[in-house]
Amino acid sequence: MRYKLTSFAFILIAMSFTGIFQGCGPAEPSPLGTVEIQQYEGQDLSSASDFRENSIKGPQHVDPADYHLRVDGLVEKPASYAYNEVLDNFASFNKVVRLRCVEGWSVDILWQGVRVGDLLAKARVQPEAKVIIFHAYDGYTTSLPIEYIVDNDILMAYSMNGVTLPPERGYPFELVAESKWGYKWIKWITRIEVSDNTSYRGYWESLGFSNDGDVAKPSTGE
Ligand SMILES: Nc1nc2c(c(=O)[nH]1)N[C@H]1C(S)=C(S)[C@@H](COP(=O)(O)O)O[C@H]1N2
Ligand SMILES: [Mo]
Repeated sequence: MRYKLTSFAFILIAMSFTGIFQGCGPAEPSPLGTVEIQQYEGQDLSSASDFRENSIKGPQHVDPADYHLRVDGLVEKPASYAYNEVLDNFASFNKVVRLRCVEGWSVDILWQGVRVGDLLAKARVQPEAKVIIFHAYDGYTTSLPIEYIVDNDILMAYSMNGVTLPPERGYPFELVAESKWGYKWIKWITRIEVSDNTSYRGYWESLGFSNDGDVAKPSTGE
C-alpha cells in the first residue's frame, strides 16, 4: 500500500515536470500588449496615433540593450539604470492625463509609469536643489521645479493605453507633465539632472515659450 502511494506521488511529480498538466483546463490568456485600451473607468481615451509628430529631430529609436537612465547632479547617490532596472525597482502607477500642445491639439491617454519622485528619493536630493533638468536622446531638454514633480506624483511613463510606448511616442520613457504644455512632456528621457539653476531654459523655453509651462496660462510670455 505504501509502495503504491509513493509510486503514485512519483508519477504525479514526473507528470508536472514533463508538462503533461499543461493541457488540462483553460490556460490564462497572456496579454500580447499590442492592442490599445480605448476606455478607462468610463472615460474615452485618445490613441497613440492621435498625436501629431513634431519632435525637433523626428522619432528616435532607442536600443534598450545599451540604454541607461542617469540620475545625477545635486544628489548624494547618483545612479544609472538599465531599462528593466527602472521597471523592476520602482512601483508603477496609472493615470489618465491630457497632453495639450501649444499648436492646439490635445489627447487623453492612460499613462503607466514610475514616479520621478521615487527615483529622486532613492538618489537623495541635496537641500539646495530646486529644479530637475531632463535630458533626452535627441538633445532636447526641459526643466521643472522639484516641488511640482514631487507634490503632483509626476510620472515617467513607459506605457500608454496599456501598450509599451512606441518609438515615436518616446520609448523608453516620456514625462507625464500634467497641467503643463506639451513641450514639458519630454520624450526619450536619458538623464534626470538635479540642479539649483532656476534660470535654466530648455529647448522651447529658450526660444520664448513660458518656463512655467502651465496650461492655465498662455504658452508665450512668463
Ligand atoms: N525629446 C523630445 N521630447 C519632446 C519633443 C521633442 O521634440 N523632443 N517635443 C515636445 C512637444 S512640443 C510635444 S507637444 C510633445 C508631444 O509631441 P509628439 O506629438 O511629437 O509626441 O512631446 C514633447 N516632447
Ligand atoms: Mo508641442
